[in-house]
Amino acid sequence: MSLHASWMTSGLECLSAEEIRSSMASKKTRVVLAADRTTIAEISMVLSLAGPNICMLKTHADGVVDFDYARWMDEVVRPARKMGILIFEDRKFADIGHVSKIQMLGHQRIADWADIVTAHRISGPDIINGIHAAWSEVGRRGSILILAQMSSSGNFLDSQYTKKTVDSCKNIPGVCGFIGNGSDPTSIAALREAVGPEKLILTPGINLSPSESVMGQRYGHPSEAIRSGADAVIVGSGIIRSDSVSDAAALYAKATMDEM
Ligand code: 5BU
Repeated sequence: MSLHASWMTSGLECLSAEEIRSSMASKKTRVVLAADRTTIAEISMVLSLAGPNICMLKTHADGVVDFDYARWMDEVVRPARKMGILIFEDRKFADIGHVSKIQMLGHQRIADWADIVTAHRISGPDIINGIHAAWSEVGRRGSILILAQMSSSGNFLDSQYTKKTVDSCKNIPGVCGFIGNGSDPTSIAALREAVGPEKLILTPGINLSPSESVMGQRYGHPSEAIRSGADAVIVGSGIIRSDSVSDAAALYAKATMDEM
């Protein structure tokens, strides 16, 4: 058995899809905020404005130019927890299991604060064990979203890759779900069909104005993504680049809840 595989059998040492769904239900929103800002102060600001209307805060800690662990915990992580918001580090781990563990415990100490992280399935299933071994080492529970599709144009995650990824991961307790392509309702519906009802599907590539896309990003509508089978939508620019972050977050939250 590979690294710290006990969670695989017990299923008790990781955050389950059910727990995450119930956390989202209590916040009455299916919006994950992609806080793609580059300073702690800016991320803290968008969190405080959008907080009431989001269920998760998605970060790219390696893009934060003034990253400082103590400030990160005080100004981002603790306020998010106080608001009942899960922290999701979109690190897209892709290395061998042992190195992914090192990265989880590295400079940014992701294992200390992230409840959810993303990983590619490309390097093999031991990446899942490596990531969970890091959470075990710091005495925390978390879970992993595996990239089954991507929203960016020209990506190599074709339907065969998606199928192999889902088939090999959907019964693993340490995986709470999958990332799907929010820009294409047909792809989301196909992913839901393959995944079944248990695991989560979160979809980036969401904007109320599809024409906002830049640098190969593609966008779909939040309500359509939820209708097609997504549990939650990931929204960055649509909220953080709007004139009123709080109004935009409320608008997106409404778009994800009205369709239920
Ligand atoms: P946007 O500003 O709403 O386009 O931001 C989208 C976010 O979702 C951004 O943080 C990306 O890293 C993330 N993302 C994505 O856009 N597409 C993908 O396929 C995956 C993640 Br996986």
